[in-house]
Amino acid sequence: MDLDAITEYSALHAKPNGLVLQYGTAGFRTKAEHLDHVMFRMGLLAVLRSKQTKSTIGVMVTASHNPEEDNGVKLVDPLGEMLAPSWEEHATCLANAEEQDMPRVLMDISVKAAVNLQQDAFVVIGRDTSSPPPSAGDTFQDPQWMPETMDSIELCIYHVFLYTPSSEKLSQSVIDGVTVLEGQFHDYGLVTTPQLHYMVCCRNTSGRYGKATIEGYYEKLSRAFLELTNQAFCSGDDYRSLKVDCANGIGALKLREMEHYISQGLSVQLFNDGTKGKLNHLCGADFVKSHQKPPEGMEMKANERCCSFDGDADRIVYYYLDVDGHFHLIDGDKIATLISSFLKELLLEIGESLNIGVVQTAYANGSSTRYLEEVMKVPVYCTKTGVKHLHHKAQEFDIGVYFEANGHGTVLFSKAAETKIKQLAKESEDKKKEAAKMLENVIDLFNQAAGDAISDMLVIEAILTRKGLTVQQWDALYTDLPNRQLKVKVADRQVISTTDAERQVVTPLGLQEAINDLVKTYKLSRAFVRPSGTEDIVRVYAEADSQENADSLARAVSLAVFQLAGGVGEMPQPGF
Ligand code: NG1
Ligand code: ZN
Repeated sequence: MDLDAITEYSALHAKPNGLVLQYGTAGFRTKAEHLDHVMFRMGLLAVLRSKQTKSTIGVMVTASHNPEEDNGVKLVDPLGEMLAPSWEEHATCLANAEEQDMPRVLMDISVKAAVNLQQDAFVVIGRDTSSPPPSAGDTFQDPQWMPETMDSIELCIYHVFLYTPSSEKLSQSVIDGVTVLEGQFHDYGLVTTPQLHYMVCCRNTSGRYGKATIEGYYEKLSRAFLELTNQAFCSGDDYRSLKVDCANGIGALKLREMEHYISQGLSVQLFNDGTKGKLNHLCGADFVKSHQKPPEGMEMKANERCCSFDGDADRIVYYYLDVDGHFHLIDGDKIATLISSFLKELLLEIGESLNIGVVQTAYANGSSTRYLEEVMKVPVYCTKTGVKHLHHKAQEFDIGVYFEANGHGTVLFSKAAETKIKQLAKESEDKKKEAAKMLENVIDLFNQAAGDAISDMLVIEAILTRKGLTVQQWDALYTDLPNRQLKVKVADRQVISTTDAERQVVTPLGLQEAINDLVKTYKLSRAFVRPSGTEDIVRVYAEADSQENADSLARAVSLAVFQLAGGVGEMPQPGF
């Protein structure tokens, strides 16, 4: 390790004094202007991780569903999964080391993790979007790459060719970190987070998972999708078109690129495609789920099937307006239900005793859990929030279906299940063979490396087409219990600790008792609180027999949090 070179380069990506960040639920996230040193250091760390695992490691520069002034970075482990927890700690230490200590901390990590520094390293890099897109008439400081002011035509050109300068700069800082440690790299440029996870997985399985190119991704998914839908009996126009809100994020660019690969089976109409409007602002899956209303900028007619991606295209929710203009949300829980019922039917047809499990978090609507367990007889498990926990649990089953209520999820197939299914698709006959072949395509269509809005969308569309289900029929599987999520600001959210997959509070003392007492006063009720891993707030969730009661319970619990956990600012009002 050339410590002099590291020190010299690091000075070009100097850490602002005193800035402390945490590798949270999904990497580092903060204002883009505070991230340069983090990017450089994550380039360094990715090289160490690559040497240690003797595998390709991914670095994704992404703001996820956060506002566009934010950006972030996360590392992708060898099989396309999230970074191992022990390395999250290394990441936090390295990002927070003051400038003069950084080379020593880097050395310490390589000793602690027993990294062989002589080993080769390979890192793949991707980015989606972030810095505020300019408006017509904006002025720019850097005439090398941008005219001083832009008219609307130049603005269009900017959007198409340059997209986001800040994320490009940030990924250059990652590259600086990789090269100073003499790692090799490939820069995929603009890709969705799940696409980068896919690339990492392909590269570390010698192409068995797929070709590690963007075309490879489109070809693999579209082939599986078209085979699934081609076999469908009902293929009326109703099933052929879908409106997609892309949250003004990378999903629009990528879905446009993919459109012609899938056009025989599905025509997509894109909204909030980034040509105007801000990333994740009044649109996208997070907005639709938390406000339980349609995104701005989408024209919806009664009973039309619509969906929203989030800004980095790893979440998806569906929805429609009924003839009375009422909005109906179909969230991650209902997506998991549709998928698991389809998979269960296919398993029955192939006659194999492969086990299937559904993994949820405490945010899953109580009705969904009841439906899965009592009607579908599928075992359901609850983990802490954050896909890495769900992913981990889902790996315990032959077929593990996991979704967060917010629409982030996928399905994992064990190696044994995959081998069995492949064998049946070759050897068995008639209906059994057909079902096995369908399962083979389902395996290919899911991005098993990470939740992926594009892949999930195609799975859902294929299932609806095959089963001849309308969006209303899907929605009618069960009725969601009315629910409400609120945020409470406290001085230090870490004073709240939880247990039982975040469903019970341990500290501060007395808070759980207060919640229990409040919950008792409503019917079909449930409530829990937990500190957010991505925002400086405490999240409150409540459900009850009516929206009014869910709202009022959520308010009452917020008030208890405010009083017992050091609330700051305005006190939440009891009731609505
Ligand atoms: P936090 O801020 O820890 O609640 C949010 C989502 C998670 C997950 C992460 C990462 C909710 C309630 N929480 O985490 O499910 O998606 O962001 O993006 O939706
Ligand atoms: Zn996301």
